[in-house]
Amino acid sequence: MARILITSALPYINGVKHLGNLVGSMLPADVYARYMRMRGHEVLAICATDEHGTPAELAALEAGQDVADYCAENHELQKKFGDAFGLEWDYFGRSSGPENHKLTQHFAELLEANGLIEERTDQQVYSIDDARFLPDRYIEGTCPKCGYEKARGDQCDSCGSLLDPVDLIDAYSTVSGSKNLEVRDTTHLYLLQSKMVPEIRELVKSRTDWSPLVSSIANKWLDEGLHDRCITRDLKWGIPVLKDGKPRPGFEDKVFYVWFDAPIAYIAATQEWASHDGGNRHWERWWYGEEAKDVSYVQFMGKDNVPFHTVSFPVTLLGSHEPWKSADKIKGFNWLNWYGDKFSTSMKRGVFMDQALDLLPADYWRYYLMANAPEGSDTTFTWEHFAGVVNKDLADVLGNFVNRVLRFTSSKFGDALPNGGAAGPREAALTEDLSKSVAAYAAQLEALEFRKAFQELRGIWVQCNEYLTEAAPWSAFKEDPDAAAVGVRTAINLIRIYALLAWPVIPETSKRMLKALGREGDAGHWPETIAEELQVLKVGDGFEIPDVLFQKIDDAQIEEWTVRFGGEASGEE
Ligand code: B3M
Ligand code: ZN
Repeated sequence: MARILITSALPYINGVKHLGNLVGSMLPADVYARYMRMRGHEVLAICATDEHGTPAELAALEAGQDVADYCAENHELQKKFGDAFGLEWDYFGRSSGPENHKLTQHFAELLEANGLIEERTDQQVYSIDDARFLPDRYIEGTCPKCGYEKARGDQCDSCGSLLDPVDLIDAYSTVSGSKNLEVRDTTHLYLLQSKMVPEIRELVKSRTDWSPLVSSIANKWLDEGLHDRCITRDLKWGIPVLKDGKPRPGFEDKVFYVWFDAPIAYIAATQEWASHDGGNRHWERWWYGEEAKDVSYVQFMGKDNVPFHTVSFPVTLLGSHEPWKSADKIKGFNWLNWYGDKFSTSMKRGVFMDQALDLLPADYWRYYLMANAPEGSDTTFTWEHFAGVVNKDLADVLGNFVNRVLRFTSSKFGDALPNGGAAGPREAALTEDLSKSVAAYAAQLEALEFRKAFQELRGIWVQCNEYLTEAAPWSAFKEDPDAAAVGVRTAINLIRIYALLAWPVIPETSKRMLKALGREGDAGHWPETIAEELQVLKVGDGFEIPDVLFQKIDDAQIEEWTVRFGGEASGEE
């Protein structure tokens, strides 16, 4: 039994997340956590809302709320939708909590003591019309590297380059649109990442389990040369900057940069978790020193978050000279696009978690998103594609099998597994094939290859449909009721195995299937030995016929949703 620490990139606080956010971090983390728990490992799955920074301040302003209230409310909302999507976190914390304040200040103090932080007076863009310094994200302009016209001050979404706002050509304030900007002096803390290049290179080289996308982004970043990074901002909302435990002179109106404190919140959220059970939980076991050495730490995130996790956060951890755990595996995702364009929170383009659940239960989305996860490249959501996958994989291949088998058994034999006959060569062949495919499915989940994993799962459903077609209990029933009895007993046991295998991805459906078989208690159990698992339900064991597991999506719905959600690229950002 291993100990596995799982974190997913922290959803930003400014409103409900879209399906692209979900598939790029929280959902695969949940699937992996469920799978690893099934295999008997000790899992700790941690997430939190990422609550600092200008977008939070501005979202609160727009909502007419105090920023602390806004964050508290939106944290609860995100927790609620996460729960509704079946995200089984051990803890869903907050980056604005007292633990993160303390820990962030602790890291800053150590980094400064170790010569990795210094004050620099620098020039920053000040918006005269907005009467404020503009944080990176609130300046846009043309990317000096690729010419993309809507590059943000910190990063170009088109070519991925990390930028400094002053590099942008034709910059404007996204607060007001004003180009009336000037550069003013301001003093900030800088994290001297350039001093840590050898350590970070060594780390990247040693981490053979980071996915190829992740390692290539990390190397690209290192090859371009690591720049020192400004880790404070001219803002009120955030973690105060201290010196010797008191407000740092000259930094009274500044706080730490959100990307400095957000990854630290993985640890702080674990501390929050630990504080909740009367001292029986120990966060150090997961994060710190000797006792955390054998933990396998796995991170999930979209590709835009990769540089911060492969370089910046490791600089914080290693630069502290304290024995903190850094990620053993990092799974990065490409984009899920909306009709070839980006999902966009600010443009409200795409489907958001709350809306998705208004349309259909979570499992429809969970399966679709994971089976089509943007792993090798960006992928595109369309209603037609979504409906095609749901109708075929979930309704036809899975759902139909379950209902057909149980209905037929009920009509011919009654609502229990029938007596008669004995398993023969066909069942032996099925056992052998299924054992192999289950092992392949497990191996892909283990390897964090989700598309391949769910192709395997679907392959298993197809395989068992084929078994049923060959066994054909409906035609065998008249001449050879014993053969038909063997066929349906096997098929009903297959339903149970389906349910078990599907638990990581469609847990609600898995439970419904098990409930129909009177085996709810088996949820989360892994079918280790298929020969045995095919014998668990025995002659005389009862069942119920569940309601249709998955409703097909029809053309009228596709049309309605296309109109409602504007299922076409708008061409704007
Ligand atoms: N909040 C994701 C984003 O908003 C960011 C992740 C932080 S992980 C420490 O792009
Ligand atoms: Zn660019």
